[in-house]
Amino acid sequence: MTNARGQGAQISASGAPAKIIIDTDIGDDIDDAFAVALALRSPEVQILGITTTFGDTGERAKLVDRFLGESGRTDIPVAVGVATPPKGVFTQRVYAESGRFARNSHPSAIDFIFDQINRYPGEITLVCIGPLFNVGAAIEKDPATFRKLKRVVMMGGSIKRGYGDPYAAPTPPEPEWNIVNDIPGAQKLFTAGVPIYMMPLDSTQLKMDETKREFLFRQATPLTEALSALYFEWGQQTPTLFDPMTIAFIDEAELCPVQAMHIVVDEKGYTRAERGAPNAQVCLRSDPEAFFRFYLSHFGAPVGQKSAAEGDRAGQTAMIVSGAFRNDFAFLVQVTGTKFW
Ligand SMILES: [Ca+2]
Repeated sequence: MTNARGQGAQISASGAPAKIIIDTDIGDDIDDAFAVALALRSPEVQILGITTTFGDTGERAKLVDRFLGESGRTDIPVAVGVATPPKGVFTQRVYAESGRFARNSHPSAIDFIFDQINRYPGEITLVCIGPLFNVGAAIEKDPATFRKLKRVVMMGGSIKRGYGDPYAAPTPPEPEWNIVNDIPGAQKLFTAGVPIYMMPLDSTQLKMDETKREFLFRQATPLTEALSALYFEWGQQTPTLFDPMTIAFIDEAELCPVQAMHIVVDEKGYTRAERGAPNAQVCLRSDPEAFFRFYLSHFGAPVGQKSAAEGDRAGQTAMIVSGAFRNDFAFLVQVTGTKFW
C-alpha cells in the first residue's frame, strides 16, 4: 500500500494552498453541499472555481451562486457545464430559484477549466464529485491540455463493495452513480494519463448521524445556516457524505490512505481492478469517526478564528476558540464519548 502522506496535505508540503476546481452535481443528493462547505472552511485549498455537471447544470449554477453568496464568497467563479437529460431528482430547486445572489451569466465549464489549466499548468487539482460529462468533454476537446492538471481527485466507483449499510456485511461491487451516468466519460478519464485519486463506495459511505448534524447546525454561522437550509429542503434524514471525502483527502491524505491500482471501467459501469500498470491511487478503507472529527472541527470557530483542526496542525497549544465552540465540543464529546483533542 502506498501511503499518500504529503500528496494530499499540500499546505504543509509547499506552504501554499492547493488550487482546486470543484466539478459538482450539487442539488440532487445533499453531500455535494457538504463537500463545498468543507472546502470553504479548509485553509489547505484555494477554490479557483466551481463548475456544474449533469442534468440541469444552469439550475445547479444558480444554487452555487446563492450558496456562495450566503456564505460571503461571491469572489469564487461559478461555471456551467453542458446540460444533459435530467435523471436524478433536483431536491433543492426552491433554494436555487430564489434569485438571491443570482449572477447575470456564467462562463462555460469547459472553457473555464482550460483557462485555469493554462494559467496554472501542473498545479490544479480537479475535484470530481458528479458524473463525468465535463471531464469527458474536456478530454475529447484537448487531451494534452487536460493532462496539465496536477491530478483528479474523484468520488466514484465501487471496487470491493457496493451500496449498503456500512455496518453490515459488504455488498458486492456495483456500478456507482457518478460512473454509471456517464460511462464513456469515466472511460476517457481512466485512460487520459492524468494522475487519479479515487474515493469509491468502499471508503465513502459516511453516515452523518443526528448528533453530528445537531452540532453542525447549532453553530449558526452563515455557512452552516446555508447548509441547514439545503439539508431540510433535501428532505431526508441521514446524509451519506460520499463527496466530502475528496476534500478531506486533499486536506489530510491520511484520512483516506490510497494504493496504486489498474482500474478499468467496463461497458456496464463497473470499476474493475485488473492486472496492469497503475492508473489510479484508490482508497479502499477509511475511519468514519476520524473523518467526522476532522469534518466537524472545521465548522466550530467563527470565520477569522482558528478551528481546532487548524490549531492542531499548527502545533499550537493555545487554540483560539470561542466559548460557544468550546461548549459545543464538550457537548459532542459527552454524547459521543469521543475525544476530540
Ligand atoms: Ca455529487
